[in-house]
Amino acid sequence: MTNTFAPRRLAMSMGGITVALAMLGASAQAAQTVNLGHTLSDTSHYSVGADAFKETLERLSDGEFKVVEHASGALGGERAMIEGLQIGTVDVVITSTGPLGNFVPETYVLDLPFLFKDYEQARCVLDGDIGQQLLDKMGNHGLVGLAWSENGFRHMTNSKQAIEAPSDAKGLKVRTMENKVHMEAFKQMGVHPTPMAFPEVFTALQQGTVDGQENPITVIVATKFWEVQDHLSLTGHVYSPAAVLGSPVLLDGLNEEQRGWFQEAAAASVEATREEVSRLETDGVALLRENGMTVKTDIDKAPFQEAVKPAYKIYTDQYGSEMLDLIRDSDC
Ligand code: EAX
Repeated sequence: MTNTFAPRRLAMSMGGITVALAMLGASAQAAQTVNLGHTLSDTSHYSVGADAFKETLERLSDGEFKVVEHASGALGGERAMIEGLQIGTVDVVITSTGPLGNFVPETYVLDLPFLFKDYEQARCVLDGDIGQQLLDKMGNHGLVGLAWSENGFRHMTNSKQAIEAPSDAKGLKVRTMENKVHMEAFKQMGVHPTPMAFPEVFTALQQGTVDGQENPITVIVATKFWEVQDHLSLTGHVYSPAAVLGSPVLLDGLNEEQRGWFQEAAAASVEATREEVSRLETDGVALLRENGMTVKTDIDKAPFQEAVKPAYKIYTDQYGSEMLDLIRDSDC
């Protein structure tokens, strides 16, 4: 009896295995890998945002998309990653606007120093019509603008001396982003701007190739810049947005529902990132002091604002004042 039934049981269980394998094969084929890159460490506000993106996209798509996060510039600096989006070697990037104006000149307006007075105003402008217009422009330059996220207000650090007025910064060699609006503003301040991709900055500071750099508290914390910089001045000279960008090579091939999942994932990423930026605005300075940085918090911004003023004229001479006026006249 046993012998009679054994082959049948074996056949049945093998059938089950075949079905299971076939299902596994189908879902393995359907799961599409989404490579997401950014330049900051895996403890940074960008990683908090990347985690939220991954969790949301994988949940909404029920596993149809699988997000692989590449932090710490593993896929290159921000300029290289944006180029990667255009040709489809990277799928999603969280980037500052540092090199973005080289691709989408309309975004340069956001890089003007002292444009936004606080987080509330910046977030309001970027979440409204103006922000959407700028995201839409990315479509003309081989990119998909998914959402405006956040890096934070930028402050100056250096290894030479405490900066309280623009005259203290005069003659310093400061790494800037590869952004001509930022570079012009620093030139006006008497600083020698040295543009450089972010993954090279820590070593450049360590080796003394440059004296200083400027970044939000978020980035200074995530990169442990206290190891190579003694002085921080809360100059807040420019708000630094981040953009969540997608590759048209991937996104143009998706249906409306799938595209919607990417939008929702980007929105979740922004929310999580902004929360982390706000948290570090409150807790970050104490942490930097604990790690040995001297922090000047009570900076009079007026002389800095005055020093960088000519950068506005240089900008409007080249790009007009339409976007700038829109931002200035907005209800935010
Ligand atoms: O986007 O290059 C920079 O200084 C940026 O703030 C950094 O890569 C995060």
